[in-house]
Amino acid sequence: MLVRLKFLTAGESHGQGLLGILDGIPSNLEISEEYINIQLARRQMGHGRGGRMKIEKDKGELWCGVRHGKTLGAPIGILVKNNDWVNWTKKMSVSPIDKEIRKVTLPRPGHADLAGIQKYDFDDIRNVLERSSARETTMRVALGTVCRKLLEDVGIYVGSHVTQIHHVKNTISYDSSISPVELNKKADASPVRCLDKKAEEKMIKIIDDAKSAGDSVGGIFEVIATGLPYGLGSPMQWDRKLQAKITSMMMSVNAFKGIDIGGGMNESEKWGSEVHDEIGWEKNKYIRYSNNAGGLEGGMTNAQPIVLKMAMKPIATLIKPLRSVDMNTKESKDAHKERTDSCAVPAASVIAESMLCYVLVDALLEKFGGDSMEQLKAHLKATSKY
Ligand code: EPS
Repeated sequence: MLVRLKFLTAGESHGQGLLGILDGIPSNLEISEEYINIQLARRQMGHGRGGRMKIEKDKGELWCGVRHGKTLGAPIGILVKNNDWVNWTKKMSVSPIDKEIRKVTLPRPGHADLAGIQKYDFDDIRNVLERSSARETTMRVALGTVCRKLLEDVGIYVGSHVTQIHHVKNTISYDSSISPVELNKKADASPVRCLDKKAEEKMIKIIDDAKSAGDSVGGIFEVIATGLPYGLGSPMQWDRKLQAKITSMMMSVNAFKGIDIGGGMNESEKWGSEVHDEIGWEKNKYIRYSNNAGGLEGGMTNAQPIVLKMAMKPIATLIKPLRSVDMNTKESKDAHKERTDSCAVPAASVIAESMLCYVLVDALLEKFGGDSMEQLKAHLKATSKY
């Protein structure tokens, strides 16, 4: 789906660490570990996170592709070490070990466990769960932050906030005069990344209730991007349409189950005249009287903010486990228990911001091109329309 960028993540949840490579970023983009670490810290936040986040303090180490604080146009390599590795050196050893390790044989409903062991011919679910753990999203955020920095340098900003946890809904909708930077400042000040203080209290309570019941809760969050020119993406071919790229990138996150673009699902019960955003002309430019399209028309950005709503399912690892079957004996037993989060919706909103950053940089480079930041900015100045 991405045409100008390539990225890969590697690393097990309890291995030595996470590795990532991002290729296709132009030269002379200023980037630092400090900037990356701000986003990594945001991904670790949120009420309802489990014990692992107390162990880790994720730090992105820029290993290559950057010199004296600026990108070289070369592949960018990032390493994030796992602090927890010291407790797993035997269980996750790369080399064979002489000790017998207890295998995980009770697949968790909702996780990759059962399909994964069938697919790869494993007799230990750990071989599947280590990679399908949400820990992998650390590296997505680390590399995605390089993309975020590029976007910010050309006036494009991405932010998010949580609108629902379980049945508790935010009653204050996002005021589009607030920039995504302001939005993130406000949301990050809330333990659930919610703008509505009353809803926040109830959200915290429902997460605590889930935790004490050994259960988990999911939720919904909104992701917003501003400062976009006309025409990122294309109406000309199915795989060049921006909403196809955005949804495929978002749906690559394990726990994401649904996406609404603009009015989304709600539009199906409305009249066309209620849904489509009327066009006006003011101060020498086209304006819109609403943004139900969520910034995307005909597979392209229409210079309005991109507005997405994402649904996250409750985390599959449960302290009070669901029924499962022991892979060895085929006896009915409770599913495997592993340290877990009771809610990771606030963290998920930060991960979704990063996924959007990759798509927007890719589309920007596809349309405007440039081997250096200077060239990209000159191309934007010469031909972009807002
Ligand atoms: C996570 C790391 C994991 C979990 C969580 C998210 O670490 P550990 O398994 O050592 O506790 O806390 O992942 C899951 C609950 C899951 O089912 O994948 C992280 O870094 O975000």
